[in-house]
Amino acid sequence: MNTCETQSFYEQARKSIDEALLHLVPTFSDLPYAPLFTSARYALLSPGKRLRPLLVMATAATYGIDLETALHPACAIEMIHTYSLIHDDLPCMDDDDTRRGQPSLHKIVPEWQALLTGDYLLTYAFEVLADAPFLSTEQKLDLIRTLSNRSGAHGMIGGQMLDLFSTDRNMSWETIEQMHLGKTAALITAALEFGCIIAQACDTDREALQRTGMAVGFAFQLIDDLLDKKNCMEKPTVNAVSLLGPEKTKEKANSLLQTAKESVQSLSRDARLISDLLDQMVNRHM
Ligand code: GRG
Repeated sequence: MNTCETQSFYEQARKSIDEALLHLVPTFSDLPYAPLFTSARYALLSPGKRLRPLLVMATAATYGIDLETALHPACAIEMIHTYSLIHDDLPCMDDDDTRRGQPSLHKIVPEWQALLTGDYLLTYAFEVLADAPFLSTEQKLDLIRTLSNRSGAHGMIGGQMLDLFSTDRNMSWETIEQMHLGKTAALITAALEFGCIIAQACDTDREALQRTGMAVGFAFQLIDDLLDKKNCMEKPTVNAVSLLGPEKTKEKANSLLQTAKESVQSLSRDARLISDLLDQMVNRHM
């Protein structure tokens, strides 16, 4: 696959994801609780990078699976990601007024409505997986188990716990690593595993992609820390940048990217589609 084909794959995939999200979350304008769906569409369709659903589709495509088959599981991951952003922005968590270049959801609707919108997307994601077309019961069960595990207590939620604790106490490098692996890398890993489940890839490839996800997810979060002026300057905490300094943080992110790409190169397929996306994730602002 050449650069032009890769670009065209990602354009087409992004378009399909946005269309499918609108289709999966209709306006239900005749329902008395229709504002729930207006809120969900506002948050879901705001201009995000769609990295996680693109990882699902790129991984599935690496094994010759068409976009259509991977589409609903890809949307389910984006729903979980969006719920986490809505909740993270709330005043009781990170208290952010803007998200994706526009007002955070709780700035345009009451806080309770933003909270419920996150809850809706979280629960609905699992319904989308249970109903995903073209997949066997075993595949759907594996998707559900993988997503609940990676986004749960020992993944994203545990990482977020560590992050919120960090406002009260200093952190060691080991804790920072654990926090980033949970908060950010776990869901990114789930996206790569989703591609494997959909394509029925062998266990060796799935394990290689788990290593890829953890490494690139950690690198992605280190870059985010470098760019996050608010966290660095306002939060009275030790973080990756304050422990290592900006140069060493960049070096660490690059070395993690190399680890991630080496795992991808060990796959039984030509994985240029995945590799290109990993580069974009880490080199976005370096
Ligand atoms: C509330 C359970 C719970 C978890 C929140 C995702 C998260 C955990 C917090 C958001 C804050 C943050 C900096 C998380 C790290 C992951 C990250 C860099 C999220 C942003 O991901 P992008 O850049 O976002 O892919 P877009 O908007 O492009 O989708």
